[in-house]
Amino acid sequence: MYTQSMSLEQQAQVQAANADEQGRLDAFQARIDAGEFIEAKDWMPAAYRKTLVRQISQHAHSEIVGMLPEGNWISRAPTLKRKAILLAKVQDEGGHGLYLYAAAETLGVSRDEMTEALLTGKAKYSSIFNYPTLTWADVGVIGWLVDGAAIMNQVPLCRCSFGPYARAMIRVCREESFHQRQGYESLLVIMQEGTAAQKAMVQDAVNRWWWPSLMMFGPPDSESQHSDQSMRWGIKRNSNDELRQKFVDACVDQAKVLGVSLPDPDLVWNEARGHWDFGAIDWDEFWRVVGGEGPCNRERLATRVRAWEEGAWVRDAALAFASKKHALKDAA
Ligand code: FAQ
Repeated sequence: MYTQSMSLEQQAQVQAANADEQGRLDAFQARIDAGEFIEAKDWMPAAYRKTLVRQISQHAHSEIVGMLPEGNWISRAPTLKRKAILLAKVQDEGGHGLYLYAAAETLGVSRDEMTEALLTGKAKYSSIFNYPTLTWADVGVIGWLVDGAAIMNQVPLCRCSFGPYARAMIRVCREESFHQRQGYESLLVIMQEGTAAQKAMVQDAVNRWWWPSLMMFGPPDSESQHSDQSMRWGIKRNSNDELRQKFVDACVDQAKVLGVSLPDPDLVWNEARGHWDFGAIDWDEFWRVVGGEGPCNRERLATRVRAWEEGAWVRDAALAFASKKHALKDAA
């Protein structure tokens, strides 16, 4: 054995180092259990850092790619008011991506590394943004269901143990809440004042977005590889299935008020559980979309790559301006 070739003194040093490491891990976990925030400069286990970089960068990419499905409708919004609201919403999503990239950068990963991971297809982003927006009603339904699911998942992240992520999420959630309401309100107007064809357009959009929205919460708890450790570290506060159930419970009444049906024949109130039971989710479809084979994966990635390439002159100009400013300052 390796230790047999060590001197007694060396063995004692290894044991002391292991005890030291265990002490640090215990102290770290004790801080989390006491509800303290971990800040960027604090000591943290490498695996905690890695998990956060993974989750926060995926979240940032989702916000950036998430601008595309609705961005598709900015030039075709039915009124000036709806166009102004949609422009502001899509811009907000871009802003969320930027806060989140900044939060991930505090963990030592660079913005360039994260961008490269997205553009080369190495990084994940939310499955939901790989579905097409076929009609104007899709914009309202994204606000209602997709932003609604995002809020359900993200409000607990305001209490995430990593301070920079938790603080970014407070602002993100306030804005997502406005997004959800504007979507719901736009659907209400169509359902109360629209023609039969317009109402049918809303129902069709609900039928297409319902199941993908439930998939946003991630795989079932039994298959979620990161949930247990992330919950021990206070990164996630609720499991994927818990949040999915809360979302279904909230949507049933909202759908009734809107006058739409949810496309699930197995949706029934379960008195014993105090929750709505719902039908089986098509997890094969979920994994196909996550694996790059959804209806719009290639188009979304190609659009981001094109935007990056076409934006090269802006980055070059900004860098040239910054170096000119530094040179002038140095010369003064
Ligand atoms: N899509 O072990 P778990 C928004 C992956 S923002 C794609 O359960 P975890 C705003 C997961 O990464 C929406 N991949 O993972 C908006 C992992 O793979 P990995 C995004 C998914 O991290 C609205 C593997 O499966 N929100 O909507 C998905 O504990 C409207 C195993 O899964 C966030 O990112 C999925 N749906 O839990 C913008 C919130 N689900 O990394 C525009 C923060 C799972 O090992 C318009 N993130 N995977 O390769 C989270 O809360 C968590 O990361 C979960 C997944 C809950 C998404």
